[in-house]
Order: sequence, then structure tokens, then C-alpha cells
Amino acid sequence: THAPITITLTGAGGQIGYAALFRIAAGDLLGPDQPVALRLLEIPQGMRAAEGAALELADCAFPTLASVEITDDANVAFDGANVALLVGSRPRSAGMERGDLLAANGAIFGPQGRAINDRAADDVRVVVVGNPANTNALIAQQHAPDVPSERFTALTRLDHNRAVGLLAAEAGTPVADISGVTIWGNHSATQYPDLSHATVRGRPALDIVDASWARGPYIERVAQRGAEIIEVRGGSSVASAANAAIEHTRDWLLGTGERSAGHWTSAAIVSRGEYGVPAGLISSFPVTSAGGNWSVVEGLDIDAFSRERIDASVAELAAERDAVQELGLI
Ligand code: NAX
Repeated sequence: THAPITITLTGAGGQIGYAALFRIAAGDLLGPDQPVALRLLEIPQGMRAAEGAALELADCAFPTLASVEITDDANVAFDGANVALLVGSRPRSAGMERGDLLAANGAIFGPQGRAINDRAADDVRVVVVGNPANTNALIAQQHAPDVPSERFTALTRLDHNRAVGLLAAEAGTPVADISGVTIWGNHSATQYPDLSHATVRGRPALDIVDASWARGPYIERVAQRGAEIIEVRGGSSVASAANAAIEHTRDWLLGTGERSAGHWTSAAIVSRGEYGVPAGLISSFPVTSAGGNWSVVEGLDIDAFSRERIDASVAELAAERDAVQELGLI
């Protein structure tokens, strides 16, 4: 049997935490043969909820769950962490100014990045879910100078999965028939779900669905899917977000595997300048993973429409980076 892998989850007393914990503990992340040691980080107000979740975890008696530790101290939570899922954050509330939003998150992700830098295992891999996810990941990364920058990522897998699901529905085909969908840019309303390289059973998606749909209502629907869920369900995306975080992490650690050309996923990773995205920004790209490392799928043709959409979302990321720089948060 393997030694346990240490997984630190922040915001463990919240909704996504509650949805993710049981699947991680059950072995959905790394398989039935890999024990997991869970570290749950909360703020004092969230500790009781995390403790309650831990009681229920005990009551599941998962053979893959080696231990559960709950703390409100980041230095304890990230000690020896192999995987850090940063879910707890201060998302934007109605009427909140951008500066206040970024300052509140700087106060969370700066210290967490520092604690990861000082305490985590050498192989630590960080996935930021809490919004604004890309910029929170950038803040954490900038506070962890001793950790290779590519270990910091932000979640756009939920957007990717939404984009695949909505394309499959429009094409009247199972999701397994879909390849080559990309989310570019920021996990925000400016994100660009791109079907220009997508295929349905190997045929170009844009030969099957209406191109004006793909470049209009579709983009809007994917970007606004979170609002649609709130409207219909009466609450935000929780199980699908937890699922996406698990899929992102599993693909990163275990690889996206042998897949046919054009089959990739999306993740926000540190740009090395690919596709004109300024180096250092944490932006969503088409990616595959092997050996525990993401790589950007290169060489895709970017037409004028895509160029404009990618540039607009990347400009938003650059503006967020400039704002956190001006606030002295990085
Ligand atoms: P909840 O409010 O239910 O849970 C958040 C939890 O984080 C709370 O228990 C809170 O006490 C805790 N927390 C706050 N600050 C903390 C800190 N400094 N350290 C540790 N824990 C802390 O929100 P939930 O529905 O679980 O959503 C969590 C985050 O995911 C939000 O920021 C949300 O905007 C974001 N999302 C990101 C998505 C993505 O695709 N990247 C999609 C889903 C979701 O909207």
C-alpha cells in the first residue's frame, strides 16, 4: 500500500468543501489504492461546520481516508501538503468595489501563499477555486517564491465542462463525442469558450451547430451558467464545482492520458507567453497533462474573432494584476 498523500482543503466548512470532501475521501481523486490525509482549513466562524463534516466523514468509514485534521492556522494546514485546494475566499458581493474585493482576497491568498511556500511538500500542487480565482492564484503564487510558479493554477474546468455539456446538447450527441473545446482567459464573464477547434464525432463542431450560435448565445450561456444555476436551483453551483476541482486535480496528477489529437481540457495556468498571453498571468488555455505537469496545446490557428475575445479576457486579467500590484498585494 502507498503512503497517504496530504490534501489541504480551505473553506472546508462551506458548500463546495462539503461536496468535495466526501468524494476525495472516497478515492475519487487518486483512486481506490491511494490513501488520503485531509487537512481542513477554515476561519474561526467556519470551524464548527468543518468539524461537523469531519464527523460525517468518520461515519462513512472510507478505507481510503487515512486521517482528518481541522485547523484555522494556515501554517498547520499546509504543513507537508502535496495538494492544496484553495476554495475559501471573499467573492464579490453586490455593490462591492474592485479594490475592496482584491484587498480582502489579498489578505487571504497572500498569507496562504506564504504558508504554502514555507510549509508545503516539495511536490505541492495548488488549485485555486475561490473567486476571483485567477487573480487569487496569482497573489498566492507571488507569495511563494520558492515554489515553481507552474504549481499554481486556477479552476476553469467547470467552465470547460459546461461548454462541453452545452455543445453536446445543441448537437444532440453524448458528451463523449465532443473534443477540442477550449476556455480561454479569466474565470469571469469575459471568459471565451471557443468552438473553433471543437469536433463532434471527429467532424468540425462548426459544421454541425450554427456558427452564429457558437459565437453569440453559446458564449453568453456558458459565461452566465453560474447565474442560470442560481436562478433555477436557488443556490450557486456546488456539486459541479466540486466535481470540476476533482477532475482538474486528478488530470494534473495522473495525466490526461493517451488521447486522440484534439482532445484536451482547459485550466488556468501560468502563461509563458503562449498565444500572446503576457508571461506570468494565470490564464485559461487548452491543456494536456503528463508526468504531473500541464502543457499548453500549441499551434492552434486563432482567427480574428477568437483573437479579439482572448485579448479582451486577458486584458481583464492584466488589469486585475495591475490593481493588486498598485494595492501592494503582490
Ligand atoms: P461558501 O461560502 O459556502 O464557503 C466558503 C467557505 O470558505 C466558508 O466556510 C468560509 O468560512 C471559508 N473561508 C473564508 N475565508 C477563508 C480563509 N481565509 N481560510 C479558510 N476558509 C475560509 O462558498 P462556496 O459555495 O463553497 O464557494 C467557495 C468559492 O468558490 C467562492 O469564492 C465561489 O465564488 C467560488 N466558485 C468558483 C468556481 C470556479 O469555477 N472557479 C465555481 C463555483 C464557485 O462559484
